[in-house]
Amino acid sequence: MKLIVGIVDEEDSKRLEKKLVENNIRVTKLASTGGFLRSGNTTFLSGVEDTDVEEVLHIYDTTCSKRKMTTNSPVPNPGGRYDFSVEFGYAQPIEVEVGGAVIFVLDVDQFHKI
Ligand code: 2BA
Repeated sequence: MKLIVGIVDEEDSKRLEKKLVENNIRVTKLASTGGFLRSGNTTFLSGVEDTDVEEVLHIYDTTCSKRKMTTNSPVPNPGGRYDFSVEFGYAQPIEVEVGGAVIFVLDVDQFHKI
């Protein structure tokens, strides 16, 4: 068994949830926040048989779209890294590409439903 953890943009989350449920994939949805953009995204948890992993990845692939977003923080410093000690504010806006989806597939040691 595998645990699929998928992080998707809020705009895609309703459609993804519908598709997963339609295809008989069980899912738990968590409200989450991206550490970089500090904006809302949605984390999906699905426990599935190994044989269903490809199908689930295909559903994500056909449902979640890449999009460009602009952020003012954190601040890039001359070394090219980002200064996470600075809170909100005075950085130059930078554009990042988000998603379609960030997906982790984990082995499940045990599954209990009690
Ligand atoms: P955020 O952390 O808000 O990141 C949003 C987007 O900003 C990322 O899109 C990426 O394009 C960019 N980004 C993030 N950190 C960056 C950095 N240090 N320097 C430059 N650009 C950076 P995605 O990669 O598609 O990630 C979308 C969301 O998925 C993330 O939102 C975060 O919530 C989650 N995520 C991505 N990779 C992760 C990981 N390795 N572990 C846990 N969560 C992850």
